[in-house]
Amino acid sequence: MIRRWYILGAGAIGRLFACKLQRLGLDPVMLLRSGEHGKTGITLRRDGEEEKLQVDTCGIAQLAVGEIDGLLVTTKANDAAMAVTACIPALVTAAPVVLLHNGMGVLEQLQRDHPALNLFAGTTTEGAYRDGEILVHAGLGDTVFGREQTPAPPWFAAFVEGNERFSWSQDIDEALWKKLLINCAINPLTALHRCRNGALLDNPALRAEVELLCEELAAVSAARGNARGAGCALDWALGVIQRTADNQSSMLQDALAGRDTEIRYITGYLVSEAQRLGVPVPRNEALLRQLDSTNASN
Ligand code: KPL
Repeated sequence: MIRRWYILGAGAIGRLFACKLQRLGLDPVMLLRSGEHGKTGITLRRDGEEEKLQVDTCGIAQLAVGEIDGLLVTTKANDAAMAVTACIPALVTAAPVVLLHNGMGVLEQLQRDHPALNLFAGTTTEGAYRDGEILVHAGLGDTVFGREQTPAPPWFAAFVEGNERFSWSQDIDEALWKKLLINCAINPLTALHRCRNGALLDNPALRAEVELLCEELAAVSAARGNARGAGCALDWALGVIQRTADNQSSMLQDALAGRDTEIRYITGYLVSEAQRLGVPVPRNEALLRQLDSTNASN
């Protein structure tokens, strides 16, 4: 049994999960870059209805040794490894650390650098954004948590009790890979062309780009032994573009705000897998070069 879940990453998804865990009675604490123990009010808007919640907060530097026995990480992929590392002194031995971000590669990095961490991964299709002080829950989605070949641990039971659309997967890599392919097909093009997701269907030149990218994504999936990705990459991408036509992708939002994008953990991960498996992916490589060159951390 986890006493309290600590949430690392106070963006829209972090706040949304704080609300979900609060509703489940799991008494979450949102970790902030600085500050003392306190509370923050979250106004959650869904379908025109507003709900106000109070969630406990704590600055990372204020954490006591052994204070955290469950950590949910909702930062951007770029920040996740450093943010988790800063929390390590506060983690009890074997505390679950659950990574919930776009892209792949952070879990491997943390596993390599801190083999004692009890890491899990997750992926969500929830849609949320902040409109001033209001957290807008724009699209109801599903969230899958898991670890390869591992049945759901006891702490997960508390997540599924409240019908919050959580499920467990013993093949989480399959779910993460599927989301990665979708993000590879949509995010870089929308960031580069400064367009909403729907333009990738409406504009014939962009749609042709999506198709070419998906051919490469399918080839890497096949070489990786992922038959579903090999057969469905294009269908998955087109389906998500259609359902999220009015969305600005997360990468477009980052690019417009002048923030580093997650390109290294999305297309960058795909390209490194392609290189490992000897599959040529020139279109994805070109997008990686173009978008990575605008990241400030270069
Ligand atoms: O996950 C997304 C993102 O923007 O990062 C998609 C599914 C592409 C929706 O915009």
